[in-house]
Amino acid sequence: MAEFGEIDGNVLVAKSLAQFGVQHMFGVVGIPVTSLATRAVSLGIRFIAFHNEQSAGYAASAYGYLTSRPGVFLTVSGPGCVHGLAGLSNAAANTWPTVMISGSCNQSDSGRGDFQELDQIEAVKPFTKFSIKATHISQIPNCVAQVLHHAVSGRPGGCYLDLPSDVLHQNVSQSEAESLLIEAEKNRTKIHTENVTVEASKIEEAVSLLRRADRPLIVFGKGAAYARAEDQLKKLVETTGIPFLPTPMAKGLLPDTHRLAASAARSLAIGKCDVAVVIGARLNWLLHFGEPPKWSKDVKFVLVDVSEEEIELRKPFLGLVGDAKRVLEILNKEIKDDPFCLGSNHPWVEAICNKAKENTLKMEGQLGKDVVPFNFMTPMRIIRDAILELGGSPAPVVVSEGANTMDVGRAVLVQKEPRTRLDAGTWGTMGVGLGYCIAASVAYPDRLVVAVEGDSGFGFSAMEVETLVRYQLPVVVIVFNNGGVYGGDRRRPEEINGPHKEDPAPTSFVPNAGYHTMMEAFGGKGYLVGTPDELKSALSESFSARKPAVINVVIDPYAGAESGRLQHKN
Ligand SMILES: Cc1ncc(C[n+]2csc(CCOP(=O)(O)OP(=O)(O)O)c2C)c(N)n1
Ligand SMILES: *[C@@H]1O[C@H](CO)[C@@H](O)[C@H](O)[C@H]1NC(C)=O
Ligand SMILES: *[C@@H]1O[C@H](CO)[C@@H](O)[C@H](O)[C@H]1NC(C)=O
Ligand SMILES: *[C@@H]1O[C@H](CO)[C@@H](O)[C@H](O)[C@H]1NC(C)=O
Ligand SMILES: *[C@@H]1O[C@H](CO)[C@@H](O)[C@H](O)[C@H]1NC(C)=O
Ligand SMILES: [Mg+2]
Repeated sequence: MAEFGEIDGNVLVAKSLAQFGVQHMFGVVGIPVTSLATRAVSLGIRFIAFHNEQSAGYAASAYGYLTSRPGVFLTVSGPGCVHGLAGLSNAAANTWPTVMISGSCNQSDSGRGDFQELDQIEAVKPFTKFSIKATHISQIPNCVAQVLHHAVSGRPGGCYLDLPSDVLHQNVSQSEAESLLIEAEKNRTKIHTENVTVEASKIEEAVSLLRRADRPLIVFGKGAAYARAEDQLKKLVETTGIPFLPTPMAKGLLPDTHRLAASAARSLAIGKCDVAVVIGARLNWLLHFGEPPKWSKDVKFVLVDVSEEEIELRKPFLGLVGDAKRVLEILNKEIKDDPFCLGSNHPWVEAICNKAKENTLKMEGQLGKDVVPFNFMTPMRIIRDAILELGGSPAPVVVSEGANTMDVGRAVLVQKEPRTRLDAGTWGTMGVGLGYCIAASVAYPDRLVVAVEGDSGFGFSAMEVETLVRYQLPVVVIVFNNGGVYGGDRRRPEEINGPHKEDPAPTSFVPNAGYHTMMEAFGGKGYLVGTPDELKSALSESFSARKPAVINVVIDPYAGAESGRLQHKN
């Protein structure tokens, strides 16, 4: 506590965060940041306290994605910061605006083995686009302004602010604090005036490529979702009649049920298209690097990306650097001057639509049967229908992780609204589930959150079910319990005869684990289900209650495939 008329570093950090628009903060408190969290709360920032910094970091990154504002999380020094690296690195992989703020040891004691000492600026380096340490209290407002700015500028990503404990305990007068805040605000206004202009000739060339293409395709990713480009995308797709393909988290930007959705004919669409406009998506492993054999070797890529480096890396036929929404606006304007549209009887559109219909019918055939003990398809169809029956807007946010569970869910669950799917993402990260659920319900308080999780995926962050109960968040977590990573113990008897034959397989967990009772332990609602009727009733009850629930769905341990759809990589 400072003298009358003085404030300490903790208060000044809290004031800076509040002044620069931070409304929510995730984290785990302890020395030296506990007071920072309580001060932030008194200034109106909602603090969501977690059990583990990994989950807090994942939450902050998803919050950044869902709101297009920096997601902020707070950790203690040393081990707290190290756990937080999970959040920062996942934010970097997904290019989501995220700020980790960590306390660090007293600067005078650094190098002498101080409590929880670590060179945190060095530790965060590989995972951040910007990091800064406040070495004196007077630097705090500007450091906060800078770190928040860098998280969202250019290509968004993870940033870091280091706050030594001695700085948090220094004092300044109220009046000096006010002038520091004003100066930092001026600095912030200065750095916010960047703008993007796309050369007119490139826009003309992009439109001309699309116009002359025989088999054009529009691909978009979560960068387009982050840029809130849905209206412009809809206009582009509907004025030109070109089929589209979203990456997994971009599902819902245009409804999965749209006539021109090519998701169910993905192999044909990417294998045969001759011009692909790729918007806010990277040509990384998820899009097979844009290379044969998945893509045709002659395909011409038009890449729209906010990052010039990304375009330099991929060397597309044509690159348009800029915010997805802005670039699409310009493209649409150019098309409007001389419109063109592939009719529904255009051979390419017809081929895609027919293939999609055929594949959808095939899948519906598998989904239609009630298989008990449950395979993946039967419960997923029941979940899909329960979500669709909720009807209307706002649609729930679907969170998903796991291998088989996530892959089947991606194909079966229907997304109709933008930014309503969060999954293991670019890095295929297990453990994001509960953090993402919490972020989604904090960012979108009017939406129900439904998590569809493999039992292994769930286990990485399962303790945060207590956090759901503590904040009474409307989150229903559905665990596909097949007794392990990809499935249960599926070894043949001869494989079990060897060293350590008493041990379970590396992929297996305790069969029939009572995950629902974890939720009950904290006063939330738990359900154990094994039949379609039991599942339907648990879903209907928990969806209408809008209270924390875990539905433990018993799945046949033999139903899944190793590594889900990534089998070839194992
Ligand atoms: C952080 C992290 N650790 C490990 C993995 C490897 N991995 C991929 S999927 C998976 C879990 C799959 O099991 P489950 O979630 O139960 O899904 P299922 O296939 O059984 O439905 C694991 C551990 C990973 N992707 N990320
Ligand atoms: C800040 O003020 C408090 C209360 O007056 C005092 O105890 C503390 O030592 C001061 N800190 C520094 C670094 O001067
Ligand atoms: C920081 O360390 C120095 C040297 O050990 C000590 O004098 C000072 O009181 C410490 N400050 C805080 C806030 O712990
Ligand atoms: C403004 O930002 C620059 C760059 O970080 C910094 O050097 C300068 O001290 C800042 N000004 C104020 C008043 O904080
Ligand atoms: C950015 O550029 C566009 C197009 O030239 C213009 O309409 C817009 O006002 C500019 N924004 C800023 C902040 O300069
Ligand atoms: Mg499993």
